[in-house]
Amino acid sequence: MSGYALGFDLSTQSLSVIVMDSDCEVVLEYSLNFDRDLPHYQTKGGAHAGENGRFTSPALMFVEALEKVFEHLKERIPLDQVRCISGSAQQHGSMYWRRGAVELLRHLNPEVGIAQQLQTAFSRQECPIWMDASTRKQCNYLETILGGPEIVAEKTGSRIYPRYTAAQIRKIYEEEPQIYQDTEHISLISSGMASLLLGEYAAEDVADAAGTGFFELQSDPPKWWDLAVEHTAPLLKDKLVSEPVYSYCPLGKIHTYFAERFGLDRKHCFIFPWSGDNPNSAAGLLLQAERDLAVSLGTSDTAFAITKQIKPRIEAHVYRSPMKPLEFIPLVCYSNGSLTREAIKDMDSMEPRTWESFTNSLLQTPPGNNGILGFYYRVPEILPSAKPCTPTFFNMDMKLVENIDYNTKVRAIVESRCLAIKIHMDRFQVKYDRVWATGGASENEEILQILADVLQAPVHRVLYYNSASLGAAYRAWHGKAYADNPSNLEDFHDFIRSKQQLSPSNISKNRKLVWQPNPEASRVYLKMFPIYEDLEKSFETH
Ligand code: ADP
Ligand code: XUL
Repeated sequence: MSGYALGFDLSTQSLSVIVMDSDCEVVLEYSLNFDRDLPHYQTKGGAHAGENGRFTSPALMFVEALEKVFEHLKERIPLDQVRCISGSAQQHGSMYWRRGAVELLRHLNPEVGIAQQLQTAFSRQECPIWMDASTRKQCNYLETILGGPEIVAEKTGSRIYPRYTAAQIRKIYEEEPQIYQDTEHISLISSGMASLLLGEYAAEDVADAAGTGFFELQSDPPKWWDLAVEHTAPLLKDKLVSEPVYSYCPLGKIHTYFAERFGLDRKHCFIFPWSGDNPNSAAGLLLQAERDLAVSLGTSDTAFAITKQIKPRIEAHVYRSPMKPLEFIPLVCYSNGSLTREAIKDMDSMEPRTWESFTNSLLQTPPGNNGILGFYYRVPEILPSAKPCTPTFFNMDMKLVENIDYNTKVRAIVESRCLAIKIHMDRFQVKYDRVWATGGASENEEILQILADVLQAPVHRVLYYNSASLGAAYRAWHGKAYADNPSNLEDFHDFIRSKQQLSPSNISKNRKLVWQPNPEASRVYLKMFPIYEDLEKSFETH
């Protein structure tokens, strides 16, 4: 094989892309930031905050971002050499296509910008996104009618959380019935982006389908859970693709719009299903079952692993792996990730502070923070399910403490998140002996040391912290090999390792540095786990 793969990542704050050659080496990276580069959508951190925990992003902003990225790439790489494209998107979010939109999509005119032509394509201009916490009522309704949270978790891998697509669709059906009626198709943000590239409504891949609340987690071949689809909203089945597909299945070739406007090769460029950012990160990090734990410190913080067998739990999530048909991803997710750390960094200051000053605070405080723990939920938190609160600090006697200094506050927020990850992941009884740190905040070495000490395992920092787009490009090449020879589905890890000519002793090309746990610090944290756990319970709202 020769040519290039494109791996996209549409995250909360940006659309990034990597260009990967046929040896699976990255040759170019580019990132477009929504707030900075598309200011006319007036987003903050890529989103619009509404009332009662509503968070949305404009569908047209995603469309325009895709076009802008192609404009950038066109000047830098021979796009006619691109052989396969896949992508990642923030999970759970949904796009609402108006009646007749598929015709608009099919007949795009390459002489005119895509966002201009799709202005009327969406029945709802704003896509509910993963940060949304406004659907508690719909979650309760769906869980009750489907037999209770345990049954829903058993069947789908998770109870229905407010950000889950099922609850979002139900809310729109209940509160905006006309919009629901005017909608001919609902995609996840991932499959919506693939649809743009394809010129047809694209199927969901198994991994992202598992974040809807109406997918049968263990189904093979993949299928929606019809009972949940029926209860989510009337006639929903007609508004979805028939069933999700495995992540390596070719969806078709690139839309003539992109071929003619940007010079892609219509005959030779395959589109593969887009997936969720966390499942794609698992692929980008080449996570191995019962061996690796990934910690992604992006807009959301997540921790996840790969397992062959799984027992879902009601306080966390299980998705499907996009790498191997019947492997699973147990995952915990925190909505107060990087933007909350940023707010702590800039606290009580007229000007934003640098990350160096944040890091200095970590350096000037000891492991264990002299017994001070911190909780700060700037936006509604997922785990624990908690309402927003101002920064709140406690000592080891579980007493509220006030008037503590800036450095102590910084360490308290970082340590508390690391403690949470350890406690919550241990509940899954997932085995791991190494940790992979990824996402924007993995730039911060002091955070990685704390993570190593709390998790009591070496933490590896990766070369490309955008592992979601890396995983999308790996998946595109893996899918392309399958499309070329459908009688032979190669093992995902073996395929990438052979492309990169990795020797058995080299665990990854994408490893930069390792932080080893310090046993003395780990001992300090052991004492803090039960206290953190009890304090966390006091923030839980249901
Ligand atoms: P997304 O989840 O939207 O893809 P990224 O993984 O790109 O987000 O992470 C972006 C975030 O990384 C920024 O919002 C910023 O808060 C955080 N970040 C960047 N550098 C540092 C640093 N040195 N220390 C801590 N956080 C950082
Ligand atoms: C995972 C989740 C978030 C988003 C962020 O369940 O909601 O990590 O995928 O992009």
